[in-house]
Amino acid sequence: MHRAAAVVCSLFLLGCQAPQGTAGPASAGPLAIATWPFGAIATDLAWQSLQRGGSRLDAIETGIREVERQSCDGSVGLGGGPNAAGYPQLDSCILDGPGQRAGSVAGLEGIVHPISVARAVMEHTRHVMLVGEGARWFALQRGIDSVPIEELAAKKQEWQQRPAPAPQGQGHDTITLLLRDSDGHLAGGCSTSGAGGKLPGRVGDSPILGSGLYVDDEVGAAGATGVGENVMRYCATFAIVERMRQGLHPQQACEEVVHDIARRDPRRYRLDICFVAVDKQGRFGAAASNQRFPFAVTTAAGTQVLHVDAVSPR
Ligand code: SD4
Repeated sequence: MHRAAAVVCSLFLLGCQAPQGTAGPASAGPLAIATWPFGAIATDLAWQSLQRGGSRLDAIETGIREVERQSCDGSVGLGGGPNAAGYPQLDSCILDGPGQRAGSVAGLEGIVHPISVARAVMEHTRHVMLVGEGARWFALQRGIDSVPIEELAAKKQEWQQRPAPAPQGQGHDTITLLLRDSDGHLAGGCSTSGAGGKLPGRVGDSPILGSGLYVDDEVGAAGATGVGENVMRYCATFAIVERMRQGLHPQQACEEVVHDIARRDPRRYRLDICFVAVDKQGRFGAAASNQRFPFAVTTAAGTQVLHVDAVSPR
């Protein structure tokens, strides 16, 4: 039996003590939290961007672009796991709390920075989501870094030479980054190549608002990683935010949603899902269904990679 998700290494370095069973004390200043150890690249850059006077969206975009550029863990961005046809199709979204502004792209091919396309959809169209060829066309119109169409065919051959993708749920395929600024406003973004070996055209949870990412500026923000099908069937990040609205600490909210999904799902806890969350007060938490889940947090005290163990099945 797994020990209850509890955490947390080095919390004292963040300036306080975590109550038993919860992560994430309140942070008065800006706080960034992201999935997986490579999330530290994004939280660090996002935090620095805010310090330089950048907007929340600048911070989110800056942090995620670097993970996309590096294709961290061979997952995010064009270096990410190819689909069953041998090439990456990318999903991304961005949300800003004030005004509930959002942009999203799915099934994007040959574009280096899906997060920038998602932001451009939000800022330069009257739409929220673009997919496939339309999303690529829009990215090219905006001049967002792309692999030229004539190189795409050659690239696809190169991608097809790569080792077979890990089975679903085994890879760390998604950067999901949440941000709380010093005024308590919230934003988030995510970017992924999705599930390794997915069918062409498959869209996961990451670009779906309320599934892979949700932000409510009155309450908090939540993000997901893992098997998207097990997240999106339950609108999991929306559910986490709603639990925070009812007064739960982000840690409890993440854990309760894992338990609730496991209670209702035939897979029980074999879900391969992980969550991070932050509330308006700057408290944060994380939970995972059936694995140790490392995540990154940056505050004024620095950047830490923390972890939670899998929740204890009920
Ligand atoms: C998806 N949730 O497309 C993403 C993949 C992921 O760690 O996060 N893997 O299903």
